[in-house]
Amino acid sequence: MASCTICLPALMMLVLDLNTVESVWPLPQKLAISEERYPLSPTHFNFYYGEDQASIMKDCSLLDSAFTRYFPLIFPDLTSGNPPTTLPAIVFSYFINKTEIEDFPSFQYRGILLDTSRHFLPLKAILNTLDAMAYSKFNVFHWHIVDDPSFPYQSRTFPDLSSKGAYHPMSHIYTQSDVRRVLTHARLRGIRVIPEFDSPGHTQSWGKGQPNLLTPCYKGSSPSGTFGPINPASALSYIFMSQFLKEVTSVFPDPYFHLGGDEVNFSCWQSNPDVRAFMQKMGFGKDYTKLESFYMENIVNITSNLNKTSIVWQDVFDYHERIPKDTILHIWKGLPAQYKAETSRMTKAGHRVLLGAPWYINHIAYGQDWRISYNVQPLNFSGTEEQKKLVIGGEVSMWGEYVDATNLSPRLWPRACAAAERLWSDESQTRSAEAAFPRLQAFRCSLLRRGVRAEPLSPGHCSDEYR
Ligand code: CP6
Repeated sequence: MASCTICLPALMMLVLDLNTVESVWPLPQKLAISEERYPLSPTHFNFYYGEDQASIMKDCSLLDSAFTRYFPLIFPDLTSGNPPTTLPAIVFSYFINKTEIEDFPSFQYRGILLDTSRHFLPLKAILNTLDAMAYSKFNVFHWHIVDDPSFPYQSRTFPDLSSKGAYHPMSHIYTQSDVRRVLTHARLRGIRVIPEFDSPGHTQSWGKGQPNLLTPCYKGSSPSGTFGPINPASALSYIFMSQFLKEVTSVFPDPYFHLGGDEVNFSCWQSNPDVRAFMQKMGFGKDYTKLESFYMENIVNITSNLNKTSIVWQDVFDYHERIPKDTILHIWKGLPAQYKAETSRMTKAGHRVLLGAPWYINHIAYGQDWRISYNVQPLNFSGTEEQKKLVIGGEVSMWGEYVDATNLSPRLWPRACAAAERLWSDESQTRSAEAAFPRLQAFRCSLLRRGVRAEPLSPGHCSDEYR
């Protein structure tokens, strides 16, 4: 081998392809790579079901399709269709070190949020993101599908929501068949899809196709022509939400459903005489957080009657500590000191918590900002062991104000990988970003080879980028 690597640098590079110690990411819980090195013949290579996995795992179509996908990833040059013609046939000699891996995730929820309202993301961009997610073991796609600017979800029950509320009624929508493609693509990669239909705020686009849903804002004694959050004082709102949630909870099969509930602006509610009268009738005084709680409580109940467990943004807990105990709270606000205190309070109240605040990676900083994400310690808050068990994981958010299909991939990758390792790997083995750096660089090169447009981490090059 040694003489070959000297005369044929490209050959060495192929050997390195399988020298996975360099690029394995996230770090497995137990990884033992021996010095023993063996040639690996693609024609004799096979995946096998483990002996101990019993009969339920045999003929699992999900694993079988994964085996088919992974073969060309393991032997890229064999299957790319254009082997390097200047090299002798020996380039197909792959080598692998004898390696033992035992693995499992530290946190069960490892999510990525994509926002398809601020900018429409073509189906292809979503499917490519799911591919890349699987490579670093993310297992939840949080689909923030609609918001103020546009409503791209094509509803069966309320088609006007997208025909009037999407950026374009035909090209910038997700049809039922698009949604099914996302669900299938995700399922085959071990990824759950949790949709978010955020309300009562962030719903401007809903108003275009659903009259009498949003609160008419008033200027003095007459309507100003603008609209606020969903009208919590009108029975029609709850009738609509029941019908709409009935549809979407059946379209998305995951048992969890994200209801939003963040950033509700009270000024429009305050201006509206009907809302003020309702406040009076309900005995809420001037406290609009009570009105917001009333709305969310109804929506959470509707959702639980549809046999789904709700996830809500932290605002709902901040205003209303009595929400059902099985509701998962999603922390998005604040500096470390604040989100740690919040995690303590929420888990003390018995809620499961999802950590989003430290991983807003749509925010970019000059330099290696992945290190900030890497150094997060999800369990470093004051609380009992029982409380710590309630932190189910975390989520990387890619809000879409400044992101569309042109920059989604390089902004996500490899930066999101830092959170992937934090959520998967054993904390005591992955404390040092410095130690992780060369491995992440190598993993980024693997992502490039697999067709993910991942941005560079520092000056340098991938060993195979000139081919
Ligand atoms: N959109 C929605 C957003 C945000 C939230 N909800 C958001 C606000 C501030 C920051 C990041 C995201 N763009 N619907 C809050 C969860 Cl810093």
